[in-house]
Amino acid sequence: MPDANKVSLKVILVGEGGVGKTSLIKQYVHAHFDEKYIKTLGTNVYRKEVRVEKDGKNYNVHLQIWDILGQKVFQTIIKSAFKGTRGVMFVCDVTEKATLENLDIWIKYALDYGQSSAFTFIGNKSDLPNHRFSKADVEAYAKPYNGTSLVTSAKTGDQVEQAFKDLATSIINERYATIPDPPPATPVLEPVRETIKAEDQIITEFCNEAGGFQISMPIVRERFHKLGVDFENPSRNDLEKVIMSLVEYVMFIKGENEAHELEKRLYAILRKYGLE
Ligand code: G3D
Ligand code: MG
Repeated sequence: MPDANKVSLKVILVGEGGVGKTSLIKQYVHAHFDEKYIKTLGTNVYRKEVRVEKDGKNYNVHLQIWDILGQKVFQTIIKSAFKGTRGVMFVCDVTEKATLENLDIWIKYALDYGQSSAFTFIGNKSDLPNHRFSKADVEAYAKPYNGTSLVTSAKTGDQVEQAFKDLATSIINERYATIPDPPPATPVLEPVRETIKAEDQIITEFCNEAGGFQISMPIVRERFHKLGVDFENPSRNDLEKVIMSLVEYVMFIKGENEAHELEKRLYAILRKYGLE
């Protein structure tokens, strides 16, 4: 732990789509954001200060909170998003048993792609009736990873602040030192269509060219929206429209040569997946 009392830490929320990741962040950060665009595409980053005490000393922790898309198929985005992550919040929904079991794949990603991280496990939607598993089940899940666990409600705000605070505290206390090997089981993933794989790489390639994910994902969202392309189910022609639109953008910000080079690379991705 450095002596400086100010620490900046990147954390990330992961888990099945619909468990309440974005809602938890909203509740915690009190942020307003534009959800007109396709909900789960890419990543959003938020900031919040939290005070953590260790050995009688107060730390001002500057949390950089990453909200990742719910899609398991976007490997390249997931991989980049985990880079430099010091804390992972695994979120499931207490009214859906499968959302707990499916955390296995996210644990695997976190261990494969993340640096050593502190883990916290959250059973969200506690305000709803018909819980399918309990706080003890979440706790049991967290145990092998030295993870903390809590049951929260992003709707009422119950335990939300505590969840983020626990994560920050775990990081500061370096509880992540003894994380075991990844779980052997590979949970079921939907078969990934070639168009989705190509789309994933096209977006990644564009973001790399246009200044990184943080800057470029809003542009990607806007373009998909404008073109009316369903990002979860693009056709081959949709991808071509997307390519033209992204190339046009790079032409505008970087010039003709860069745009032309990008265009070649993006068409090579289509070819690679037999979509030409
Ligand atoms: P995600 O980011 O994990 O995909 P979201 O999940 O935050 O988008 O939440 C998915 C839906 O669950 C949203 O409903 C949201 O309002 C609801 N939700 C999230 N957290 C809670 C909670 O603690 N309690 C209850 N009752 N609902 C919650 P909609 O209908 O907007 O899709
Ligand atoms: Mg979300």
